[in-house]
Amino acid sequence: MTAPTTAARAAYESDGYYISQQPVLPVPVVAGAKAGMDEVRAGRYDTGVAPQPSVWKPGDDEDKLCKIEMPQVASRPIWDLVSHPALGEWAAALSGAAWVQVWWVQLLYKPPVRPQVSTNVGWHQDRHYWQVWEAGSELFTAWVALEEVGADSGPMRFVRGSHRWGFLDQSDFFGQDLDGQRRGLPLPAGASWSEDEVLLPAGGASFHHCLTLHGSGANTTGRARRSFAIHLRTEKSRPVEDRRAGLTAFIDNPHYCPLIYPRSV
Ligand SMILES: O=C(O)CCC(=O)C(=O)O
Repeated sequence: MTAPTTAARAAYESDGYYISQQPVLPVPVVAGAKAGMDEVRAGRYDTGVAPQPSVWKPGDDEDKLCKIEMPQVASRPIWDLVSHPALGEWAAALSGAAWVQVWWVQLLYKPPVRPQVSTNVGWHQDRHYWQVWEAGSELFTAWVALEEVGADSGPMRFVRGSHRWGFLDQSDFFGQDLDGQRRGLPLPAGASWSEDEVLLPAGGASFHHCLTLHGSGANTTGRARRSFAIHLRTEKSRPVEDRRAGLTAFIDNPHYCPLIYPRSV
């Protein structure tokens, strides 16, 4: 596994994302979390605790995009991945933060494309969905691949430098027509659109700023694309009016929201 470098931090700051070419997490941790994902998708929770209410529920259509909220509370091997110190090291190195906490997690399972079923993720800025945080809060995401993500897996696509375009107030995670959506985005004058595909090895991770535009297309590989979106915050973040509700409901609970840098003991 590689260590974060100052060049990685410079790339993160200038592009609004960083894509690790090398695995960030050890093979056994990734393999455990992959099995854990399949358990949680089947509705089996080794901790006895269910995830938070989610759009996709066990028993739902296997061909649909599956997004399950807070799976780390339902599965010990998923917890081990989400709270792994290597993620904390990377997140702290890229952001320069004094501390980093996981505040929300999403299990993402993109099945192979089928006729009549589309599993694209529309262009969006995560900040659009995170109004529970004060303006200017330092929020970003580690997206961890549980298997290799190639160009035909429906990889995420980041728009380079879009974190400097401000809050666009026009996001649609479930939008399917990425080209049409893109045409309607209110980009600032002079903005130039350049996309990067997030191609990763198993155990690889990308990190993106909460204003970075991203989406993803069809998975044509014939096998599922499994990942976790691990949403992170630093000491430069605060819930609106310091409220604990909705997406901030669990931030004081270390059994839901681990501090990953420095490590809690
Ligand atoms: O998995 C995808 O294609 C999109 C994930 C995403 O939007 C995110 O991690 O913020």
